[in-house]
Amino acid sequence: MRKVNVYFVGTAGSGKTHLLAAFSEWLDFHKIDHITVNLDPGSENMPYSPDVDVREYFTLNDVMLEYGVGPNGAQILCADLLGAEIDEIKEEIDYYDVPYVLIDTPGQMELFTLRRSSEIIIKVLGDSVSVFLFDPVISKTPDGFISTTFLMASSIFRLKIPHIPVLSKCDLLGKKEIERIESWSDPDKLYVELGSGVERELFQVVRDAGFLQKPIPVSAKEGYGMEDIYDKIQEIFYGGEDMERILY
Ligand SMILES: Nc1nc2c(ncn2[C@@H]2O[C@H](COP(=O)(O)OP(=O)(O)OP(=O)(O)O)[C@@H](O)[C@H]2O)c(=O)[nH]1
Ligand SMILES: [Mg+2]
Repeated sequence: MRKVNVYFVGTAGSGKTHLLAAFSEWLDFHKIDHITVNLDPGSENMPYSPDVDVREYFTLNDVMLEYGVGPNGAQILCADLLGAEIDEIKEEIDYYDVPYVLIDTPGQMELFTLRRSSEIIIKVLGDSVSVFLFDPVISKTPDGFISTTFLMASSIFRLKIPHIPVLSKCDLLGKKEIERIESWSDPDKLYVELGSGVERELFQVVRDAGFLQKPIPVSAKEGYGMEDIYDKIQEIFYGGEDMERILY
């Protein structure tokens, strides 16, 4: 069976783990077969029980103790260890004959997107798509929205897989705030809200490269937006969409 790997990627605390759990529940409810994979060795108090878990290979605490490093050094070592363990993790994943593999990535997105192990993981696991989370607190100002768009662009640049932008934790935003953020996928609407100087110059970069997109509003807490994510994944892998267009 063809497997589609869905990576949940975003800045620390943007809601990756809870969104994965909510999406998994939605798939369960619709009887769509899938498994969950945790690639965050520092994860604690998770809202789902992963079918495959990197913590069975190593944890952040193990690595801190074994190598005598602090939490940041250990995070980097863990990110690199992940690449070394990927063949075994793939064997575990392949044990399940399911169409969707939901993958939780480490807290700080750069540990996944900027380290070479992510390239290895994506190459080994095959068909991949990233659900990229826009943190609502950061993304509700025009400069925060553009900054997050740059982070997504960097993730696209490194991972070279389609990205589905989502605006997470929308239950924390008012209806007007969500509409305002959505309106920024129209460059003219975003432009008029910007300050001068560097803001406008960086705006032109994301606009000209075609990175401005309307993020899908979702809430893991209230469980909405899941169908839109699923439809987008379907469109990418089964809808004959032009991949270039979805990447950018
Ligand atoms: N209100 C609200 N809170 C949420 C939602 N999703 C997650 N949270 C909260 O946001 C915090 C971070 O959520 P996580 O899912 O752990 O985020 P993460 O990106 O996996 O975090 P790290 O892996 O630690 O970087 C937690 O306190 C969650 O309870 C949501 O949809 N609505
Ligand atoms: Mg997490």
